[in-house]
Amino acid sequence: MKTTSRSFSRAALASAFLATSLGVSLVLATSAAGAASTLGAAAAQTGRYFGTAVSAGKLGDSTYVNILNREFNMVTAENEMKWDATEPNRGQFSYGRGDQILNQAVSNGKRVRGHALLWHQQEPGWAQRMEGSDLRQAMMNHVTQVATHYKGKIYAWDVVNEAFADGGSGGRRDSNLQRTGNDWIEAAFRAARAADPAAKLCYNDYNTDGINAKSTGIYNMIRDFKARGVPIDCVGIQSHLTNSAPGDYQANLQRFADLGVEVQITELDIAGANQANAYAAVTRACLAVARCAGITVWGIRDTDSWRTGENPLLFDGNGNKKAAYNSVLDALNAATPSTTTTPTTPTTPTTPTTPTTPTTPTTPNPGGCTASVSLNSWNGGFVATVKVTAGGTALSGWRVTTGLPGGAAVTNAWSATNSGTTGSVTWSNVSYNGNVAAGQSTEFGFQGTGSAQGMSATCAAS
Ligand code: G2I
Repeated sequence: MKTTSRSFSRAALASAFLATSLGVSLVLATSAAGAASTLGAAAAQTGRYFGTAVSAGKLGDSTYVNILNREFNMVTAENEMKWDATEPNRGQFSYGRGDQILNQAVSNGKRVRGHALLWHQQEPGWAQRMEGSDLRQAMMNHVTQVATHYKGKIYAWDVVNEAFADGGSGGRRDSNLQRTGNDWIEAAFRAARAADPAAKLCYNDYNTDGINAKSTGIYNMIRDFKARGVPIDCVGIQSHLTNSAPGDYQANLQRFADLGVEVQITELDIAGANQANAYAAVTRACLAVARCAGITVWGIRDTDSWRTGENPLLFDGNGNKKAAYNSVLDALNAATPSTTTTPTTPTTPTTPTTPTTPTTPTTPNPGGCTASVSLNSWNGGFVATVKVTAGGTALSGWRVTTGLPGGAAVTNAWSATNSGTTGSVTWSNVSYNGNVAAGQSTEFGFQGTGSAQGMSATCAAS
């Protein structure tokens, strides 16, 4: 697979060179899916991400950072974007450690999940002492301020975390947040959407791994939100497990997906002797659910875990890969190129297309930019990575127009904002990747359904 993909990259490069010299770039490279050697790359072949929780205090630890950069393409701040960290005093915001994690991730090509805007734990002391309408106002201000600070940079926010009670009630947990009125969750989602329309908005919780009273309570809330137009895009199933996932784990993911929300496994860690098998089962369950967008493990090495002494992660304390790591990687690789649905008839593997050269060059624009596309396709879907390269002058903003073939539609994008999802789609830089020095490049990407073979891409400075 490596060889195949490299040879396609070379072909793509040659084509890019030709296209660049004509002032417009239109390059297609399709990787034939095969065994990838890292979690992130293997997940990406299925159109998914593989992430980890990151702690800012460990970003100076080279073993930690090496694994982070090698294996993961999604990052969640383990504590640094929580309320106590970001607003230690009322109205005084502190983003230093959250920004550190975000910048490390983005500069290494990773996306970021925001965690968490409102949670009854890790409230700053001043908020813990509040109630009622004063607290409600502080909560909404917090959501607005933090989501605005990170606007355009977050793939998905855990807008509300752990608001449902454990046990059989299926109802809300008591907290000062809940006591401000039952509508606090939808108010938070509306405030988050207004502040950052590009971020997916998730409800995140634990002990929701199987079909039980708690997960059903959440399911009913999301169904109600969808029916009433409350903005919600995803559900986070934390998945702090021991020995195994419940037998109905996949069925539970599927029922949430069937509500029309993305499903994300947000804090996976598994203790116990059956760890490797259980990790593989969770991975396969996500792969079997088309709307399961990705998996995040809650830390890198066992010694990084909040579950001290339980060794629930994929790397040991020395940073060595454990059996559980291999079982996850194998499960991801076994799934490619097409696993989101179980085909009833054998499918023909996707054949890589020959990179095409531009047929209708547009006017050369030496001060502008070029865009080249590399496509990873499977039956019924694709991930496109678009490289934007500045010409002879630095860019302070760019716009790429992609021409999608009929039947193809964008479902999800990162590091750019789009207008439209089918046909001619225009992509604009986000705040952190508009400036590109002369001759340098930046990347954005998107996922879609249908086939993108033959897609064109043109770039203009803006
Ligand atoms: O509790 C496990 C997770 C459950 N779901 C939500 C997650 O946000 C939560 O993460 C954990 C972190 O992994 C811990 O690192 O949340 C804990 C707080 O409830 C975090 O622990 C805290 C300690 O309680 C603090 O004493 C410490 O100052 O971590 C802080 C930073 O190291």
